[in-house]
Amino acid sequence: MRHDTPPISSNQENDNVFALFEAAAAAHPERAFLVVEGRVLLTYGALLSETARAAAWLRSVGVEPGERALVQVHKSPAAVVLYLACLRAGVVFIPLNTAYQEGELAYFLSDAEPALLAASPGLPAATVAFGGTRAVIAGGLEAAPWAAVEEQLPTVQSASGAPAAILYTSGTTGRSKGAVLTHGNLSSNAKVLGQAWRWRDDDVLLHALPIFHAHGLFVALHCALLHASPMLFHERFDAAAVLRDLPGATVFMGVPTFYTRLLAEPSFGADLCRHIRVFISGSAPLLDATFEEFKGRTGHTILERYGMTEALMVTSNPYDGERIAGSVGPALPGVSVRVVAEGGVPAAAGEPGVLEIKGPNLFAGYWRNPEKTAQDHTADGFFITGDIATQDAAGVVRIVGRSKDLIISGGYNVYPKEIELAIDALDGVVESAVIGVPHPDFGEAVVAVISRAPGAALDPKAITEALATQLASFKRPKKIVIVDELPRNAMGKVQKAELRAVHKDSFSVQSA
Ligand code: MCA
Ligand code: AMP
Repeated sequence: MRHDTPPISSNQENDNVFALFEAAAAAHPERAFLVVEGRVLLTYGALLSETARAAAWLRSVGVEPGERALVQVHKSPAAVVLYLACLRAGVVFIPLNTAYQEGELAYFLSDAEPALLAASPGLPAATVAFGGTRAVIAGGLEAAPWAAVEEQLPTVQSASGAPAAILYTSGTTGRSKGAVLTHGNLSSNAKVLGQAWRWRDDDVLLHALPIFHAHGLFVALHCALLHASPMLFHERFDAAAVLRDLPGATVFMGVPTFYTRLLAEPSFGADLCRHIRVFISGSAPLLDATFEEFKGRTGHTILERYGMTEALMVTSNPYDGERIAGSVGPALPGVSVRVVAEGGVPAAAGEPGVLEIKGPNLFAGYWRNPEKTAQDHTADGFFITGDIATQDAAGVVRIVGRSKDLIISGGYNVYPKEIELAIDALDGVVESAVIGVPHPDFGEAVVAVISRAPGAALDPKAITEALATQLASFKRPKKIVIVDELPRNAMGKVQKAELRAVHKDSFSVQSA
């Protein structure tokens, strides 16, 4: 028989981030947690018992605290439960983008050395070679591997500095590295955001973000869990479905592409947003034009914030004060930010420089990579973000560029070097330069400029096909240009700025 009363961790001092969620859920067991198309799939009470049983299952298949679970699963109620069960069991959760191909996965497997690989049927993780325990997460809770488990595992005791999750990101350069986020990082950021965004007891979150990145997994999910708020749960962003659920929500979070896609819907307007308290945007720059058009159509001023995988949320426009288009607001309480100009000196107000950050939100380092961890921190413990910013006298930050070679497309990061290496390995290619150019839907789109070997006949379509088996779809170039030679400066360095200028109109609104 199943125990309906879940075991609550007895120690109030537990720094496991789940202990915070557990306290909120235990205070409101009758409240809806996951709501799909008007149906309550889990209450907060059921969430406690479901995650306790899933945690017991993790232990029963031999996954011990501190070991890692590598997870490539579609967004579903079972995926959310699996994440929370890992927290409860002290297992380090490592989510992967569902778009990753087998070759990309092989690297994560060897680097993370997981004890468990969780996969949705049909995704590369379901078939990639793996010697450990593999679990199939089909989506519905009835089919979850813990569906028949009766034992419930109480939340394990975790120190604030214990790893809770590892999120792969290419950081400022190069190959993907695992950013190790601790229970303390997750707790402090969730609490700060709840206060900064004035989370209310009657809030309802519309959740349409993927849950393999910090935005959907931590920022959105944790705000709801910390306050035992219902979540209108969408398995992916679909503008029509969002419009249907919007009148029942009070908070919406998205990347800028979500907002431009909502604005493209003729029926989207103030009436559908009548109960919304706040729209929050992040992960990529929100264009002033989107900010203004949104205000005109809905009467709502989008609240833009800034963050990154390694530091969770760093700055936020104010909930009560003026939200300024093109700015990401001042540092969140407890977080320090500074702008450093060339030569390592503090930038004057309004002067651009590299943004550096420090605080309880800052990750513990890159997984098994102390050299890169040291390289990306200053001697006094600030993390060097690779974002170029200005800060005014009032502390308001604007992100004005990037010193890292990074493209952000629809909120997903694409590292040009990774794409260039894949292209350069193809027959007939001398070298390639991958750049980001403006795109009306994705904000930036990936363009590859490729120089061919003398006499080689390169076909963009064949190149796209060759890349399809190696790279996730969002990383593949949306346009390929074949040239005889790439532009270089006197030092022989490829001039990406020149290429960006030449190709900046590749995706005008008309041609998109
Ligand atoms: C899908 N495609 C993309 C993208 N998404 N191409 C470029 N960039 C993308 N972001 C590809 C598809 O594979 C497909 O390719 C084609 O574009 C059309 O797909 P479509 O159906 O339009 O895409 P979709 O399924 O609607 O997805 C678009 C999306 C999605 C809803 C904007 O990308 C998304 O949910 N983005 C959110 C990302 C996010 O959560 N980032 C947070 C990172 P083909 O036709 O070739 O198959 S966390 C972070 O950045 C920090 C911490 C922070 O500050 O938040
Ligand atoms: P990720 O590595 O996926 O966590 O992406 C983090 C990067 O996204 C940051 O370093 C910024 O370059 C970018 N980013 C996040 N939020 C914003 C924002 N509001 N405005 C501009 N860039 C942003």
